[in-house]
Amino acid sequence: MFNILKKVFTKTNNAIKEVAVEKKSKITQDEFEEILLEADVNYELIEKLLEDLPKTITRIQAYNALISVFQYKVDWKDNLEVSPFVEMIIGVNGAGKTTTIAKLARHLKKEDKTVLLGAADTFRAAAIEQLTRWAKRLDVPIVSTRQGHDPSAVVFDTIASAKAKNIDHVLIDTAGRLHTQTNLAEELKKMVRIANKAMPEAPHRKMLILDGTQGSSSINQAKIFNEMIGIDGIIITKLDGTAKGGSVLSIAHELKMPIYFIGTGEQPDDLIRFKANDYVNTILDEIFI
Ligand SMILES: Nc1nc2c(ncn2[C@@H]2O[C@H](COP(=O)(O)OP(=O)(O)O)[C@@H](O)[C@H]2O)c(=O)[nH]1
Ligand SMILES: [Mg+2]
Repeated sequence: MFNILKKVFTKTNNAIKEVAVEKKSKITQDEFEEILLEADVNYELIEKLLEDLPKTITRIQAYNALISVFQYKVDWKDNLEVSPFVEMIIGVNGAGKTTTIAKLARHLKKEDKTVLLGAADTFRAAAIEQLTRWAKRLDVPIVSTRQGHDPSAVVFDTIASAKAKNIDHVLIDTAGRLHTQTNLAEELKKMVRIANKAMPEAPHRKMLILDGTQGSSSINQAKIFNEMIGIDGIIITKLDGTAKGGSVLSIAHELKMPIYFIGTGEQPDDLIRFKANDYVNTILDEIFI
């Protein structure tokens, strides 16, 4: 993961390099602040980190500060013993839900799991078509309906079909039009309720997809979705090609939720498991000798 991360964060690292012109063994508080700002870490978090650091900072001290942002108690809901494991994919339009479903399907197939997709973003015909194309391309089955139909019916049918066919993992696409928030909240709540009718304890995980290029607005969205239906984990997309790689720190700090994967491109293989240790080290490698 480490080398891929370095490539993914090229732009963030270049931004850091503009400030940290040459690598050193110690840096000042001002330098550290400037570097973190350049990587788009949120200011309040930077201030908080600096409070506990000495005037000149070594790599170990910087490491301990940054890694502490990820050290919160979390409930990793990835108990895959249940079958089917029902996962709902949630987030605003354009965050990368449908693409991430394709990536997760590929990932699960590689682990020899059987997957069934549920096209429950029935609001736009294009959304159903997009997921259907991925299903064909990845050779995974899909349950879908026509545009405008009740998304909860798709949820029910997908889970029922997965049970009948002994499928390991269900991935349910959802709509994300946040501007009609009340409707969306009702719709998502109903989907959760119906999933639970189709299978007790389902959905087993509600995964929020956040656009890594959006900074603090994605954090506000996350809070809204969490209030609506409760979120169990996060995938941050579009970390390729952005200089805002530091947003991962802000997201972890503000939301204190498990970050499962990061999206690193538009293709099904462009998904990597998030490891805080590797992430922090890619940043520090640009600063310290
Ligand atoms: N570069 C990049 N593009 C992504 C990534 N994830 C999604 N996208 C693109 O973002 C756009 C919106 O994605 P989509 O899956 O349709 O979002 P949805 O509306 O949430 O379902 C598409 O053009 C995707 O190819 C990523 O990790 N990196
Ligand atoms: Mg979509």
